[in-house]
Amino acid sequence: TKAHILGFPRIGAQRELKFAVEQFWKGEIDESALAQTGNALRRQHWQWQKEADLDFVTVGDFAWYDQMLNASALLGALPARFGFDAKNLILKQYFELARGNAAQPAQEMTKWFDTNYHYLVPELDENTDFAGGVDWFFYEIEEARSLGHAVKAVLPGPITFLYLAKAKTAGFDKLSLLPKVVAAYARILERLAKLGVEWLQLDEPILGLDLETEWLAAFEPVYRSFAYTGPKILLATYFESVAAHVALLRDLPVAGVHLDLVRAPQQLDVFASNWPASKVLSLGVVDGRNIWVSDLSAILARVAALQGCNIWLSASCSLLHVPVDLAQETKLDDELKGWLAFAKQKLQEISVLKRALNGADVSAELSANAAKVASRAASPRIHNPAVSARIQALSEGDARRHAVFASRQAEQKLRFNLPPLPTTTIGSFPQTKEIRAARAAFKKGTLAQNDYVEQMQAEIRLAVEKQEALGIDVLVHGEAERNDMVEYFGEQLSGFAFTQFGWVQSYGSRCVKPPVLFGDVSRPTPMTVEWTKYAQSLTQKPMKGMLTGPVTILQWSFVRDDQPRSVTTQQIALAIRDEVVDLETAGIGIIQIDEPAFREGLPLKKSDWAAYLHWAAEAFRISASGVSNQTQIHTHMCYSEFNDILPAIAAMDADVITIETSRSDMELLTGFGTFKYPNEVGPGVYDIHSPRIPPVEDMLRLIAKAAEVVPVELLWVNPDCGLKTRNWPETEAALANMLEATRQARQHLAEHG
Ligand code: THG
Ligand code: ZN
Repeated sequence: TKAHILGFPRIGAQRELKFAVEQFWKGEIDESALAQTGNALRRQHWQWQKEADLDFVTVGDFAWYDQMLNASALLGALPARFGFDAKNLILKQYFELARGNAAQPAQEMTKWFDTNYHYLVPELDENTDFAGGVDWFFYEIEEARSLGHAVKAVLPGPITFLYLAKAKTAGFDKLSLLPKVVAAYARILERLAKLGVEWLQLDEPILGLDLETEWLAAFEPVYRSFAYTGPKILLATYFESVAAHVALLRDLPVAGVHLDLVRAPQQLDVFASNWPASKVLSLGVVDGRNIWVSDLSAILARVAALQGCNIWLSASCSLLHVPVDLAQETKLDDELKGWLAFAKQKLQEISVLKRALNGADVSAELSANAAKVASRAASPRIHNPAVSARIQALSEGDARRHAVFASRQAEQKLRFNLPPLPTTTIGSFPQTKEIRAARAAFKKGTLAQNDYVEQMQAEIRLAVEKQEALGIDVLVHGEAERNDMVEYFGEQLSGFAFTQFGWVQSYGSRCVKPPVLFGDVSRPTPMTVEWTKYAQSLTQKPMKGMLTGPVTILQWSFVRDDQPRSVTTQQIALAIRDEVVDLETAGIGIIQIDEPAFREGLPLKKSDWAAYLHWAAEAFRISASGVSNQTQIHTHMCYSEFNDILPAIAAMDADVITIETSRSDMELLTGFGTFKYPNEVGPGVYDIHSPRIPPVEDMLRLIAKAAEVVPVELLWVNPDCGLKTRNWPETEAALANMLEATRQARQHLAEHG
């Protein structure tokens, strides 16, 4: 039995890669200094794999920005609009593909399956030639070999690469590019063979989706064509069961297949009874998406049935999705820390499993592991009887507003008396250097509580004054006091713990530090009420309370794996509900419960959608339904394909939903129109990701376009998303134009109806 991993996080235990890349962007370090950081990180990560006695180091998981962009650069499949030569691509150009330049917007970015990682979408057309590109991949292989490592190389698989790419010409069938893609991979395989690479892992996670037959049919011929060319191929699947394809995978001319047995444990039996002894079955038994210590004895018991097969042991997927090293955490209490394993600790787990299966005496390791697992299972910190009692007592009515939307709307109209096309913003205002510094100093203890509160109140005052001057109808306090929209709430809820260095790459140099949701969730004291009350005291206009919704808090945390996600979400929903009710009691009439991650929680297989959408929408309603009819509940969702989940969005029954639509030129809104979405909608009229100040005419055009599909009585006017990444001059100029566009639209309405 051998052991390996599908990939290691590249960002660095101290986010070395992030800081080096950002310094390079600012011109503070040159290419060779950046290269040195990359080298050092790869060496370190390979060294750890070797020390854990893995049989290979995995090479190809490193990327300056993103592994899909690396693949585009390796294959020679760069968007022609940049005019770059893939074979001679320099680092500066590589980053321009990812971030845009003066002449060209960046390649599009999207979520990697149901993770919080974002990849750069390959941009293809009929002329993409796949004639080969940069040699970085091969250099890294040589580098690893020169360090004496046994190498298993890794690349996105050809079919997954093409499937996740976007055809830039309308009506162009990207599958017609498959022969060129395959030829490019064949050349890479030949080169790997020359380098003496024994194993190549090709990631084909799309096998876990509901794959269209023409894509499924591509696997046999493509992999047959590779069978003669080069290294042995390990075809890696993850994030879902591929049991439906067991016959295909068994007969495919590849040397091995990897399965995710954490997300889809049930597929083990199917494969165990169908697998030829000649073929490697790589078992992803250690969770690559979460941070809990594995139950090693349970894993060993499960894989015992496969003794005699040619099995490898691994994590379920690349470790990209977990933080690097738990050993750095000095502030977690020992008990809790004992329950956790980050990437480096997971290497050890895989190593112990391998030694056990190879007959070594690992009884000491196994009993230490069993003690940790038992400690977590039995800990009184995990269970709060009051929380379970509340969940037990939940009734239908708790997830329903007192009246239907139409009557709430009538009551809210009377209460707020807003003009047609009411204006608002999504919640956050610019997070200036001063704000960040104050938060950091307060956290460190160098800024006293009073001074901190005063400074934050001054920021709130500033935000209110600016919004009043602009003439916005529904104000926000600006969220100066908040770091991340999940971290901020997690820090104040029971059942959550926080790491110091638990960073996970989200995209490029950007990272998130997901809270650890380890126990029953409750809200000891109000979290936002004081700040919101203060903000409301400064204005006669409605001040919108701002909360993060239960599904998003779940989705962006490391959550417990000892109860269904739906139950954990209900607990969060009840905690948020308490906050909503307290805001209402404090006189806040409009409350927004953001759910930007609602869509990304959707299961990969359509057959699981209905169940998820049911509990997700219900959890939102639990959080929102403790208030009276006159209280207006908003929600917000960022850029996503809303159209296939519109019934569930309607089932959330928010009085108002604001969504990101400007980047799609309101195309995303048309679904709301055809579906006859019943409640109010605020389609974003300008993209907040760009420093560009949107002209009045552009926004007026988008408002008019929105009014064509959604009844104007239901329409709001707002930017696409929060403004925390922008500066104040941009923000004020853009909002002034938005208000002017609204004024003109209202005038048009008054004159023409
Ligand atoms: N919070 C969380 N997850 C998210 C988002 C979020 N996932 C999706 C989307 N938003 C990802 N976008 C970003 C945008 C910015 C940053 C991270 C993810 C970011 N991070 C800082 C960095 O890397 O420098 C770190 C922030 C900090 O210091 O706290 O800027 O909003 N959970
Ligand atoms: Zn948004």
